[in-house]
Formats: sequence, structure tokens, C-alpha cells
Amino acid sequence: MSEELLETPAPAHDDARASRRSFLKNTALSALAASALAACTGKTAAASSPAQKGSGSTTDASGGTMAAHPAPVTAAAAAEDMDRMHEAGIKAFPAKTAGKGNQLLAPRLVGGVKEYQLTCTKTQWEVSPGRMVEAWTYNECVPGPQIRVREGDRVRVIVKNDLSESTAVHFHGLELPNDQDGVPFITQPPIKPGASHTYEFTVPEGNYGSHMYHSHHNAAKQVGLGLLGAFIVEPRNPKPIERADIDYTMVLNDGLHGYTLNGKGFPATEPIVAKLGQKVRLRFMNEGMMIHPMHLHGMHMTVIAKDGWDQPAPWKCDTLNIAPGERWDVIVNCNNPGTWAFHCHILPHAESDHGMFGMVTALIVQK
Ligand SMILES: [Cu+2]
Repeated sequence: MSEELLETPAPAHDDARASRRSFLKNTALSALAASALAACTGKTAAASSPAQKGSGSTTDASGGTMAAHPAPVTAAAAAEDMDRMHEAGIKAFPAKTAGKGNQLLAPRLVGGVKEYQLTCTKTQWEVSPGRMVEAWTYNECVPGPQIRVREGDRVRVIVKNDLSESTAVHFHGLELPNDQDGVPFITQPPIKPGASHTYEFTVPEGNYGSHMYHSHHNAAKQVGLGLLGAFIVEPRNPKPIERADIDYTMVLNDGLHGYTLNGKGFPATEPIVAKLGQKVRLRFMNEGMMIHPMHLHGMHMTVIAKDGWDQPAPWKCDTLNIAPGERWDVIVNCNNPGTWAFHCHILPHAESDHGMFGMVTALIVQK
């Protein structure tokens, strides 16, 4: 959270300070409030708050200036104020932002090999409405493009490094020959700035499921900034339980961009939309550094695979903890119509006094 605060634009800090004095009166909550204001309700929240009036650059944290003091706020007005901010965030969902990650990357077929080109570049990324952050990306999106192959496929991935640091790509979950594992100074030299490197391998039989690719060099920074993507291996013979109408990948991250689902924070996260009676397969992937217990309202999830491996028997839950590096596959039988909240249940990853932000989305079941 502190890193996210450093990324927060200055006006949000000003808003938060004014808000802290006259509205929250709770210093422990101020850090959350600052980031949430930037991430969630933005201008709407600031403009709608009577507590902001009369405050500005002429005041400081001590309050000891010649500027007019803000009018006292009654408890009822403060409650109304808070509700307005929460409502504004919800009403904005799903908010439009530039850029969409995790889009399927079509391979070039070269002599029976599926060839993919990934270019590592620095770009600006809109995490939530109006909040631009520096991102290090594969092909200019966060998450990087989705690679989707079948077990037994021959795959070639050509990585061009246009970053200012060396990098390398690890195929997380794939059981590859050692020299394709993507770990600098263990299995290969780093890919220097300006250089390219080609990975080539056959996806082992039985190694199907939800996997990932990401940087394995200075990774706390590089993966935190967006060098990550989904690598999905389809089985040759899908089992009846995994037949679904909608196949949705949800990549979780908690690095320098804050708490995100597929590279976006609420209200810019994408709702999952299904029709009543449809089955949704969710592929959770945690590219972050914290655990995220994802909780779905209204319907349970049936867990079918962990890290790509079939579960001995499917099991049910409504809250599934996704630890760093883990992938979990679940099926949701959409038998309960409505808009259902779907969020990380470590609540500071999802909500503050200023409303919901970060790891929140919705499963919408249409009648
Ligand atoms: Cu979380």
C-alpha cells in the first residue's frame, strides 16, 4: 500500500488531507483513504464532498493558517458524504479505461511450430479511470497477451527486450528442459537491453492447465510492473466437468500498480457476464506477492484443478485463497440471477472509507 501511495497523484493527497481533518478523524485510515480516493471515486468523490470546500494549498496539516476553517460536519452529513463516495464508485462500474490485457495472441505457424513474438516495452497504463502508471509490458498490455496452446504442441517464443534492464521469461507451471526455464545465471544469460532470445519447447503430454509466463529477472519489480501473462495449455481430451460456456482468466497482482484484477483496479475491472444456467470456468492466477482469498457472493465455486493438476475429486467453496504463484481452476454453475459482488476478502485490498477499489468485480447472471 505504501508503494501505491507513492504513485498517487498529488491532488489526491491534498484531498485526503482535507478529508482527514474534517471527515475521517481517524489517522489509521488515512493511508487507505488516499489511495482509494485516487483509485476509486476520483473527481466525483472530491467534488461531492462538502468537507473539501474551503480547503486547499493555503492550509497545512497543523491547521494553523489564516485560511477559513472548514465548516463543522455533523455525523449525519459525514455518513451521507461517505455513502455518496461509495455510490459513485459502484455507479462508475465498469468504468472505461484505455488498454485491455490478456487478449489471445494468435501464433504464426512456422513448419508446424506455433511461434509467438513478445516485445518487452515500457508504457503508460491506465489502472483505473484517470490513474496512469508506468508499466513494463509484453506487447504493451497488462497482463501480457494470452498464449493458448495444446499439450504436445511445439512452441517457439521470441522475446525482444526493449527495456532499460535485462530480463528473462520463465514459463511458470510448464515442465520443460532445463535450458528453457528462463532463470538468468542458472539456465541462461539474461536478455540484455536491445537483445532478443528465443525459447523453444514441446509442451509435455499431461502438462495441461492454467499456467503463466513472467519475468524471472529482478522479478519483484518487473512482474510488479506488468511483465506477466497467462499461458494456458488445453488438454487433448477435456473432461466433462471442465466443459463451460465461458472460460475466464483472472490474473491477480498487488505490485506497484496497486491491487488489480487483469491489470485494472475497481471500478475499471471487468464484470463477468453469464446467462442463467450457463457454466463459467474461472482460472485464478496470482502474479502478486500476497495471498488473495477470492470470495464470490450468491453461488459456490467447484474447484477442479490446482496449478493445472486435476483435483482428486471436485470440491466446493465460496472463498478460495490464491497464494502467490498459484493457479486454481473452478466452475461456477450460474443458477442464481443477479449482480453478485466478487472480491478479495482481505478487505483492505477491496474497500476503504471512500468506497470499493482494487480487487473487486462482479459476476452478472442475466435471466
Ligand atoms: Cu487480496
